[in-house]
Amino acid sequence: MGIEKNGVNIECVQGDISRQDDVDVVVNAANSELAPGGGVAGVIHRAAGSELYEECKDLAPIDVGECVLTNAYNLPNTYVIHCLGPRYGIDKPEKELLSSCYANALELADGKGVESIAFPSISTGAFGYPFRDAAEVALGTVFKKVDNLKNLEKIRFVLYSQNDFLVFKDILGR
Ligand code: AR6
Repeated sequence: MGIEKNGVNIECVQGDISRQDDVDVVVNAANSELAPGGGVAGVIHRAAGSELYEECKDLAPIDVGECVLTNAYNLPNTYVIHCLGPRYGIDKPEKELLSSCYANALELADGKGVESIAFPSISTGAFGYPFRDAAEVALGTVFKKVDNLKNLEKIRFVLYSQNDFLVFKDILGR
């Protein structure tokens, strides 16, 4: 499922963020220490190998809403962008902080000159952000940012469950 805006393809798929072999950048739903953890951070670090955490150690800690870029090692991508999303009910204002994650990641990737990026749904697992609200923030931010991108041509959301995919599909179809 996808749409085009300003020459940029915005799409959503059901799948695993660590298996997106046709995109330049994958985004990690990181913790502040950029360490391997559960959920997305777990699969990304496992698939990339231990060199990823070695590079991450020098860049940590990061703030909520902040993003940093590393190599992707054994992942089938060129870079990983690690974003720290807000913990729902704790880090406020959560909507602005979640939006910053997407906006900052898009700027960072676009500045590197890459053409494609894949996002998971940041903050909606361990960090407890209600899924539909987070999806509205994610897609709303991407829609605003696409008008200012120079290099990115494809922005993909990778949703783990079918329900989550259907929520993105519904919002994207409006
Ligand atoms: N591919 C795509 N999406 C996934 C995958 C996958 N392989 N696995 C889970 N999801 P989370 P957060 C979905 O918890 O809420 C970690 O322990 C999942 O269903 O990974 O930002 C870190 O170390 C959910 O919708 O990220 C941090 O401490 C979404 O990805 C903390 O969790 C995000 O879930 C970050 O929490």
